[in-house]
Amino acid sequence: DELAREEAFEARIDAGDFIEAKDWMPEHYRKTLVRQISQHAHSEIVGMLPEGNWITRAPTLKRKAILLAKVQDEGGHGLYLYAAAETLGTSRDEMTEALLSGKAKYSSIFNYPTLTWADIGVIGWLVDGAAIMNQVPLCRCSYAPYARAMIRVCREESFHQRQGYESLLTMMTHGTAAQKAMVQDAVNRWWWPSLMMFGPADKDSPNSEQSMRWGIKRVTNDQLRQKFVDATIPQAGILGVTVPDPALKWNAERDAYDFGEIDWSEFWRVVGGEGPCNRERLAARNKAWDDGAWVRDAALAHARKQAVKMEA
Ligand code: FAQ
Repeated sequence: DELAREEAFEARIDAGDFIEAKDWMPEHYRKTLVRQISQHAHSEIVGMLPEGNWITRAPTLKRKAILLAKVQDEGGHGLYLYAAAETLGTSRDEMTEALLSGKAKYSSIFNYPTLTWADIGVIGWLVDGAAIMNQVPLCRCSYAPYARAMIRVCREESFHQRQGYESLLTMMTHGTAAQKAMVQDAVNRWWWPSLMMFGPADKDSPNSEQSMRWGIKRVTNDQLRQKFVDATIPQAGILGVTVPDPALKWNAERDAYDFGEIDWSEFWRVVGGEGPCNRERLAARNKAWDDGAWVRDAALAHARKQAVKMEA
C-alpha cells in the first residue's frame, strides 16, 4: 500500500540510494523535481540571450568562436535538462508552454542587460562560477537522470568560467585604462545579482528543507553563497577588481568572508517578472517559438507522408 511504499522510498533515500525514472516515488518528490529541473532548463535557454547579444560584436575571431561555442553549450544543457525532466512524465510541450506564458520561473540573473563586452567576461567568471558552485552538488542529486546530466553540464560550465576569467585577465593586464574601467563597471553591476542566483536566505526558502531531506539539494542556498564569496574574492584580487560591498571583510574566526545584506526586494521584483529585461527575454523566446512554427509544421507533414508511404 501507499504508506509502505512511501516508507520504503524514504529508507532508500536515507541509505543514499539513487532513484531511477521507473522507480516508485511520492508525487511531491516528482513535482519538486519537475519544477527544479524544468526551471533549470528554462534558465539555460533564456541564458543564451544576454550573451547571444554580443556574438556579432565580439572583438576578435578567437573571442567570437569561444562565445559561439559557449552559447551553443547552454542550448545543449537546456535540451539535456528538458530530457531529464521528461523522464518524470511531463512533456516538453507542457514545459515550453509554461515558460512562454510566463508561468514558469527561470534564473533571475538572465533578466539583467549585457551593456558592454566586459559583461561577457564577467558572466563567464561570476555567473558560470555561481552556476558551477550550485551544480557540482547536484551531480549527487538523489534523482539519477538529473545527477547524470549534471556531470557533463558541470564539465562544460567549468570551461565557461575559465574562458570568462581569462578574457577579463587579458583586459586587466594588457588593456587600456578605459578597458579596465569597463571591467570594474561590469563587476559592479553583476556582483549582487550573481549572489542572488543562489536563491533566498535559508530561513526564507520554502523548498529547501524538504529538498535537502530528499537529497535533491545537498547544500543549502546560504552555504553555497558563502562558498562562492570565499572562492571568488581572492580571484578578484588577482584580477585587480573590487566588489561593490563595503561590508565585505575577512572573518578569521569563521574562516570565511563576512558580506553585506542582499537587496531582497530587488530579488523578488526580478523573480516576479519586474526586472530590467524580463519582458524582453520572454518576448524573444515567444518570437523564436512563433518563427519556428513552419519548421515544426514541415517536420510533422514529412512524418505523415512517410507514414503513408510505409503503409502503401
Ligand atoms: N531566480 O525555496 P527556494 C545556468 C525561486 S545557472 C529565480 O530556495 P529551491 C547556467 C524558486 O524557484 C542558473 N527564481 O527554491 C548558465 C522558488 O519558487 P517556486 C540555473 C528563484 O528550488 C550560465 C522560490 O524562489 N540554475 O543557467 C531563484 O529550493 C550562464 C523559493 O526559493 C539552476 O536552476 C532565482 N535565482 O532553490 C546559463 C540550478 N532562486 O519554484 C547561461 C538548479 C529561487 O517554488 C549562461 N536549481 N527562486 O515557484 C536549484 O538549485 C534551485 O532551484 C535554486 C532555488 C537554488 C535555484
